[in-house]
Amino acid sequence: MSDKTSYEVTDGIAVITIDNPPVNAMSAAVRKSCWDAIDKLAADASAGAAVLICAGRTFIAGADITEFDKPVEDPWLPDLVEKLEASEKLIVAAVHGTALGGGLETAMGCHYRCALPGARVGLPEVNLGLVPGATGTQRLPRLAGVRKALDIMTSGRPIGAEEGLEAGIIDKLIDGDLRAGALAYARELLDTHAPLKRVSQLEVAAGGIDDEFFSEYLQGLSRKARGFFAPLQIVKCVQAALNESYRDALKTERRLFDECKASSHSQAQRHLFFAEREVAKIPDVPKNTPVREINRVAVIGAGTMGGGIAMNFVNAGIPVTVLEVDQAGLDRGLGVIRKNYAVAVDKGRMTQAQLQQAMGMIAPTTDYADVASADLVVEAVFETMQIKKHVFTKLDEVCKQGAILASNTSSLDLDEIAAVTNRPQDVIGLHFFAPAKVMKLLEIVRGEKTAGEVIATAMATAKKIRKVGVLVGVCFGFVGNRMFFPYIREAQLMMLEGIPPERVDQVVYDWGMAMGPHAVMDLSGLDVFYKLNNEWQDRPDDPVYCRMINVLSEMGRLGQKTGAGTYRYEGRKAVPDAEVMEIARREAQALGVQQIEVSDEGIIERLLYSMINEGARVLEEGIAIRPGDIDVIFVNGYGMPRYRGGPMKYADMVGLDKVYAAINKYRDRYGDLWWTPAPLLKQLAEEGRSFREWNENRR
Ligand code: 3H9
Repeated sequence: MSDKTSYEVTDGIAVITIDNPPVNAMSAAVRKSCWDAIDKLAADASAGAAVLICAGRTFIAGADITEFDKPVEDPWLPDLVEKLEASEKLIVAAVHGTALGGGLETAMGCHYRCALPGARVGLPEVNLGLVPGATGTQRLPRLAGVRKALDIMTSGRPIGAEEGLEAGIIDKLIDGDLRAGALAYARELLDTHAPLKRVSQLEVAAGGIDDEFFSEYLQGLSRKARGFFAPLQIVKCVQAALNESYRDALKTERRLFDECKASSHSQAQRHLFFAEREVAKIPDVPKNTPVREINRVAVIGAGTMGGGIAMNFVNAGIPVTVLEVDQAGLDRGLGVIRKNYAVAVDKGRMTQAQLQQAMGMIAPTTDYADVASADLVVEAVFETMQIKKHVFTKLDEVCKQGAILASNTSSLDLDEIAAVTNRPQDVIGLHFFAPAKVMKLLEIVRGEKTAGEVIATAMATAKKIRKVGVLVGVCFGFVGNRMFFPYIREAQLMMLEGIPPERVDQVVYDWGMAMGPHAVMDLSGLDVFYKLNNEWQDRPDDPVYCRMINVLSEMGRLGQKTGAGTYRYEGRKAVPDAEVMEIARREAQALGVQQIEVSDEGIIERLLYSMINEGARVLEEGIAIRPGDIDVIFVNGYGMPRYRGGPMKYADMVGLDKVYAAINKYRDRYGDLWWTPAPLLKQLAEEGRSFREWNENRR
């Protein structure tokens, strides 16, 4: 045994304790030491049974994900689970914290499972693009039934111990001290000669489960998990549990696990698992940086964005003062917030009393003096520099010392905004994404003078309001929008080239994006893009650039909100509009844009590679800290599917040499203006390296 697992005997019962901080992941060293402990138990005449328990904050949180790219070291987790089950001495798993993935599989290898009431259990492998691969797909249906097992495995969502007890996954809840309770439980099982319950020997209850059930289940998944590979493989494993012997079904599980592990989906999703954790690490803002307390927030502007932002804080239990220039605007804004909460009540997600409580936490005002005591002020007014400067001048006058002054600008120069105050160190960008109450992303914009303490507080606040905070630097559009503009630009040019928007949107949707670029523009409002383009001061002079946005906006076709934009709307249904393509044809003629044929692959290349090229510049300039940060931005704020891993991971998986070659091809066709390869991309492609390798080697 090693220091990863300890073994001691108390009153005839062995306590096997796994201790592998922070989350007791089942690394090779843990597996080996656990294996030895089981051997020791078998040979130990002083122990008649064992409790398997973990030190630290949680039971085993799964296999060690960092080992998945390396060759497997013996003993393999499935073999360890089988060894636990085969023990002739009774073994009880004692669960606290979370028993996830390989952790729950280990627990299901034990003969009985007890847990603290606050514990959670689950098989979240699907979130890593995997099927559970250590006998979990065969054990869970035997304990919890087919339907429940499928729901747990395809959603990846852990369930509470009480629900686990009801489902038959947990045998007993322990109040108080887990170790003492588990020892008493093991003693009771021994004394009552309880049988060694070997889960693999249980029957899978097949009542009510037939082919029709599975085809309906798959249909449901095709909506809920569109495009994902692993959920479908999980269903196959469960079908094997019903139709094959346990041994044969294990072979199926192993084959599908290996297939999933090697897939691009799993590579992408595992990358995101670590990227989403790494994003919180800011090299020059150490973990112990003090954070300021945020007990009261003020939001300036009660428009759609301001209202959504206010709701985020209220939902996290932080009272908010909402300021508007006039009473009418304030009433309108609060009316929208109330309506949003009312929808939640209608859907049964909150009670009427909770609605009242939430509204009670919002203090409306038209007087700047009322925001003086706020710890954090978020400005969410029009995206115009002049107005922003006016607001920040006012805030600088009234806000208390130490208050954080944040702008929700999506593109403007934060340093220019901060410069109108006498406290640029307290100014930061908090760029929420629409709809602010739904989208997980929060771009946190660091100005030239923003203090480390203010950054640390913003990161902590993002977590508190359940957003994924990503720190970015100042440039036009920051990371997300700056990289999204080339994508929009290419979609716009394709219209002039005679490629119908509905085709582009369909190809992009099939690639996995939540919506195509044209549908996104119509939803946000073409006027939003029109204004943004005009705010972009050093935009290269190109009459073709986003031409259709300008033409349609000037015609009053602003998108869904005016019933017509790039599409025509029948209710909320987008209908292709021949008139728009006619306008595009005329514009193309006037501008000398050639009509072209393009493959689906060509559409994806132009949209994605233009974005990736900009991403390489963003990295070179240090606007994003790591390639993974960019990926986190795109999957949490722009509807990019997790199984693509984000633009930079996608580029790595395609191969930077291929991306670079394609960019050169488009440069030859369209010229230097937009398609000059970023120097970093060129360098990495020529060296045969990836963004990931570049990131790792500069540490
Ligand atoms: C599996 O089990 C496959 C098997 O079916 C078959 C095998 C053959 N491995 O999230 P946190 C790190 S697949 C390695 O910030 P929290 C994490 O990166 C696995 N490392 O804490 C972080 O590192 P750092 C199925 C892991 O309290 C640190 O631990 N299991 C693993 O917010 C703290 O993590 C899962 O998918 C791991 N398995 O949340 C569960 N897990 O400090 C994955 C965590 O350097 N884990 N780390 O940034 C979780 O969901 C959360 O970590 C958990 C704790 C809820 C446990």
